[in-house]
Amino acid sequence: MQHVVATAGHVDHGKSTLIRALTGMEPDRWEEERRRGLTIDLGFAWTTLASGREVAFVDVPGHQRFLGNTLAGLGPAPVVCFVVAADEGWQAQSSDHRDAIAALGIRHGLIVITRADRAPDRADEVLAHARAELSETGLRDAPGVTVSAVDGTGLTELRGALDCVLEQVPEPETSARVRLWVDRSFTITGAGTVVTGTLAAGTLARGDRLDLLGPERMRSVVIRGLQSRGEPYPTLGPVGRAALNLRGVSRDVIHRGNALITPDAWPSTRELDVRRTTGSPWTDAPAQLIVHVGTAAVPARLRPFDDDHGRLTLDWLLPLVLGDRLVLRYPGSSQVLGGAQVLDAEPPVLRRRGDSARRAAALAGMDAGGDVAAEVARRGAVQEHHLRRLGLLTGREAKTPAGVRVLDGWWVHDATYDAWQQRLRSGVHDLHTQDPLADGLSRGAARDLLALPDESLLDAVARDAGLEQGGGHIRVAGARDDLGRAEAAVGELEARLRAEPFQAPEAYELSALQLGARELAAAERAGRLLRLRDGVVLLPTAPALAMRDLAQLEQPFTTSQARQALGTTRRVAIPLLEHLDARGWTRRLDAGHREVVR
Ligand SMILES: Nc1nc2c(ncn2[C@@H]2O[C@H](COP(=O)(O)OP(=O)(O)OP(=O)(O)O)[C@@H](O)[C@H]2O)c(=O)[nH]1
Ligand SMILES: [Mg+2]
Repeated sequence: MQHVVATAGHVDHGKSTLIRALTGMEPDRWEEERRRGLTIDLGFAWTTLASGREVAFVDVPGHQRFLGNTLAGLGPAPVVCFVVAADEGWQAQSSDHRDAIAALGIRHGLIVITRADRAPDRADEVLAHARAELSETGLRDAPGVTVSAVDGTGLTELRGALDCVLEQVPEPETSARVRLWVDRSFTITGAGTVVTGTLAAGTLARGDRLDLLGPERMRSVVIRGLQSRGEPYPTLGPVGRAALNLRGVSRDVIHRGNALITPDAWPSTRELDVRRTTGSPWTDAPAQLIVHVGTAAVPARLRPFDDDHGRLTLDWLLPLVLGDRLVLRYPGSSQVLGGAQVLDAEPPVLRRRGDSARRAAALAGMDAGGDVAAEVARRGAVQEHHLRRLGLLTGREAKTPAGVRVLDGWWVHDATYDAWQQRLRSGVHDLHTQDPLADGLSRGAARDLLALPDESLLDAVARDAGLEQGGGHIRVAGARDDLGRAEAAVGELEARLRAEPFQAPEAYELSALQLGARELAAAERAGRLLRLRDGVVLLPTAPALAMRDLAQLEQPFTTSQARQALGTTRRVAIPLLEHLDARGWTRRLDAGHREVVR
């Protein structure tokens, strides 16, 4: 595991000089930056601490014009080195960066008072001031160190303090889904497209396929090669800086703010319900703002529901989940408006009057960790996989919450399940009352009736509703045995056929008995009659009886011999023999001969 530490602090306060002193590397990559003595874009450098801990730095610009770049550096960083110059003290961008850190919920870091050689007497006072300013952020208890990069004072203490801070950082999850926010993309001759980013969780391996999500459509890419700190690796675990050589994407379509994500493991969302975490109440918030998350900066519309809750509509899709921290910024300004946390990455559509007030109340009652039972209740049924994607399930839950049942990968709320059962029961019963001879409700019709999200749920619902299933239909239990008005006629026909098993009734006889196709089909389903080709109706026992007689014949036998043995006509004998062939009980040898299969 490496550590990744971002710098923060007002322009010219000595961030890059400090990184240079700590690593011996040049964080200002551009000639223009070095000429102007000003960081414009993110810089990268690394070192190994006395403990052996490896630490990579992301050096951010302090100038307010480059706040977007600063936020891209701070966004994915788990740890911050907050710099204030002893001779200048706390300044405007110190406040902006403080607000960004508060919004991002960064909890690990240290405060470094730089340029101490220029104002040795002021260092303590500036540190105390910085502490007070940071008291509402996650850096409230961060250790403070005073240094001078020019004469080297305090640098050993700083390395020691950094080691202590990094020791406290929780272990990242190596098996988590990957979401790597791209902070740089470039081409290397011979290698092609390379992107870099901070791997916060999960593991990358050569050959892995990832989805690239940006303002344009999602595309699939493959990791051709991996590097960290300039060295190649077959796999890279978190936390660490990672450079990925990608196949399947040209440099022009991949930019800072894009995300490389584990396929199918993240939702991509444009609408988010969020809670204000820092900054002023949202009553006067601008409708248009910029949302910063990871390395992305996306224009968005904010629709406040109340002072603390609202809906963000992003200009393009981002892979965001419950609990993600966002920095909100006024467009065209270098000011941070405040922070927000995602409460729902797939919020419900609001249509009716009063919906937004109801939504505000629901959001106010929500936990930032999410309430999976409430989500299942709201949706009725949702796939477990999707709950995991949204961040509502971590996979470490001990059991499913009360009021939720798990069916075939679906989480279904009890109320929804009860409603499905009732609706199915009454649908099937209504149909049976209208038409007792019908074979019940088809599965497709049942799925539509219940608006079931997946037909696989139907079996359980039908069973629990006390209904019977078979042949693609759901019916009232025992309905197949109930022939209703046709019962008497079928009984009469059965009696006749028991006496003369191969004397199939003629069409006029069936119509005299009022046994039409529907009645006969129902009797067949009930196992009372057997229908053969050309309107031949026999008892289901007829084939077995026929076999007894046919087995007595000299083999092979002709159709005519069979007809005589059974004492019937060609009208009955031919469909019956074909039925026996189909069952594999007899075999047809040629146009005129068959034999019994033994
Ligand atoms: N005397 C003295 N000067 C320093 C020290 N650290 C930085 N400086 C000077 O302060 C100026 C700004 O330093 P940088 O390291 O570029 O400051 P920065 O915070 O990276 O500035 P931006 O990236 O533009 O925000 C340079 O002229 C440095 O030489 C220090 O410890 N002592
Ligand atoms: Mg700099």
